[in-house]
Amino acid sequence: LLLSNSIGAQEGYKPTQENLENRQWFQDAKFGMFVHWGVYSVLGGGGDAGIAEWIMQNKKIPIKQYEKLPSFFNPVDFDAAEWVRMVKDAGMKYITITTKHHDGFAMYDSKISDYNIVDKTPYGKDIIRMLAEECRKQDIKLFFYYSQLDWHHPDYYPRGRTGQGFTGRDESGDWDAYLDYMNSQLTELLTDYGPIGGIWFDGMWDKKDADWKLGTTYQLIHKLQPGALVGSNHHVKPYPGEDFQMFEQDLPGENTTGWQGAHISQLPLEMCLTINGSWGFNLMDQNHKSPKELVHMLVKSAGRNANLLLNVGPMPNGEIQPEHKASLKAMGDWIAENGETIYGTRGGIVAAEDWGVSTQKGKKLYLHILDWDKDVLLVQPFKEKVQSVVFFKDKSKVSHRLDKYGLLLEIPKNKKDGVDTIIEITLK
Ligand code: FHN
Repeated sequence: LLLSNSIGAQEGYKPTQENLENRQWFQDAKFGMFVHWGVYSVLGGGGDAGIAEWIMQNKKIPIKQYEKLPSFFNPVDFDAAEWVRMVKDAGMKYITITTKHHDGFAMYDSKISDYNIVDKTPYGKDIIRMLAEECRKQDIKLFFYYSQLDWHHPDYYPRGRTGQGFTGRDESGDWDAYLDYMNSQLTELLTDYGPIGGIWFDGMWDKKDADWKLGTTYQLIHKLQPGALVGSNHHVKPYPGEDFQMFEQDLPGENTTGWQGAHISQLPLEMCLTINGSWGFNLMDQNHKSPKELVHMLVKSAGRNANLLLNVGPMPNGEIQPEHKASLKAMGDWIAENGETIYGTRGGIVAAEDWGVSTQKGKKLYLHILDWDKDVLLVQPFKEKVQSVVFFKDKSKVSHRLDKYGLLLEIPKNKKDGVDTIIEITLK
């Protein structure tokens, strides 16, 4: 309650035409790559499969010690062109990258703080700029993740739920000065890197009772780049001024993590997901989801009207770990064949069930049968009339019957696909 009272957000916000068009683009795009990259990657989780970008907090590393990390960060093998090519080959349409995570370290050439990649690392180059340029060349949109929570800045005070006791900071600070700092960094990001897809906020949940003056920040962003989409991973219902809603490690409405209510807004939706269990690079975490599981998450997201933002945590040398490259390649292979049933679609008229989901584009309705081993499937009734029912893969006819009990489909064994049996229905 406190959160919504003190925030205000951007009351009366009216998105521009450009913003609305970008929302459409976003919903059509369906698939993006999330990148969690920072100096913490050097530690690779410190031998603990459950730790990555949170290592400063979880291992209680004081600021003075953590500040030594950037001098070990030298990603000489970073190749923006290769990253973007990999993204395209995976069938992804955009990238969302951490410009500053909770550790407060800027991965771009910030002028208002020298705690950044150019001033503090031997690498000395602005990876965000290189990526932005490459994305523009290869027609991929770039979004900036920005952590509002900051374990490093002295004015991030009073401390939130995290960052207490170990950082070595003075127990004082000027909250408004912190907000100014944050808005200045956002201004840099929104003026020095060309048109960007949007800002992906995270970390407000750390201080639920603070006055974040969101209205000021959102207004600033919408003024600098009216087309840029604003979203915030605050795990509650969107505030005025936000252009999309995200769900972390969770399909919209499922709330399996208990972090977010089941509330689903009318805004474009996005679900973010790790390939293993870690956002940042972790040496020990071998718990990689299989390509089939990943494809299922993409399809299930699409069926629930949401994008999938699939995460990689690049290694300290600048490369994406081989297991994750392989996963992206496998997704790309699948989407090359089946992308028509995903891109540009919205959740279909048949609601998600245990067997799978539906996606739809105009008169084309696609049933994605993900988990069903019987030879007949009864799909819940819908009122639209059906013109034809075929297997998407080879366009052969599907024996079916449509009556008041629903649409009964025959799916012979030899037509089953081990990943996703797609039925293409043309509606009248
Ligand atoms: O604490 C972060 C975490 O490190 C990561 O960035 C994820 C991505 O959605 N969000 C936060 C937790 O909600």
